Amino acid sequence: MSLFDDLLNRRKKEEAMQSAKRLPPGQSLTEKFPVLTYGPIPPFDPATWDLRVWGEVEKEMRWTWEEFTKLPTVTITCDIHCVTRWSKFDTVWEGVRFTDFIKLFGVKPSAKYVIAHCEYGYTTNLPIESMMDDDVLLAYKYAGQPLEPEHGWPVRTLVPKRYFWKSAKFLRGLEFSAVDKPGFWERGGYHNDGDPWKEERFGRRGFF
Ligand SMILES: Nc1nc2c(c(=O)[nH]1)N[C@H]1C(S)=C(S)[C@@H](COP(=O)(O)O)O[C@H]1N2
Ligand SMILES: [Mo]
Repeated sequence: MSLFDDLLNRRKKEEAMQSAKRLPPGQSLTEKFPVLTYGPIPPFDPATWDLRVWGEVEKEMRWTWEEFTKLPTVTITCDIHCVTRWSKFDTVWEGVRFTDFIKLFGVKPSAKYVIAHCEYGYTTNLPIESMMDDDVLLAYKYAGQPLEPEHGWPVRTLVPKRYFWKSAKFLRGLEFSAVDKPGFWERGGYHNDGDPWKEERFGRRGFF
């Protein structure tokens, strides 16, 4: 196929997604999978990796890679929307569903926010309600394969109903907090909630 055919095809698909009301305002369709990472890609050693949960929970917990990958998983298909204006449709992810995961340790009523903590200090925050949808995962497979290093290996959060910077790559911990703690991009001026359908791209002015 020529470049022109490719472009025509992409435009057709984009129009189809637009009429199906699946293309949020100001977005365009991509068939690639762009990589957006601030800083380096961390190494992953299954022997030393762990995932921790702390804060407003009944029981603080820690999983090794072996333990984490024994938890039941689900597979979902969803669309993802990056604030840099690309949307990718029908992506397939497998991982532990957030609402199943929290049953393992119990969340206190005082937990109002979830802060994802990643390698090298990247964080991102969300109100706990926006994590309670069925499509929110701690994902470790994409299209049937282990997550590629650049896409957040070994585990990332997946929150399809928010701009993609809220889907934390290289995840190492989840903090349950009574108070909000704006994350890396949120402090940098991105919107605190980041709903693509409301086009919540930028929030208050940041320090970057
Ligand atoms: N730990 C970490 N998570 C991150 C980022 C990052 O730099 N570090 N970038 C975010 C941004 S801005 C986007 S758009 C998506 C990109 O995911 P992708 O590289 O798999 O497309 O990851 C998000 N999660
Ligand atoms: Mo992004």
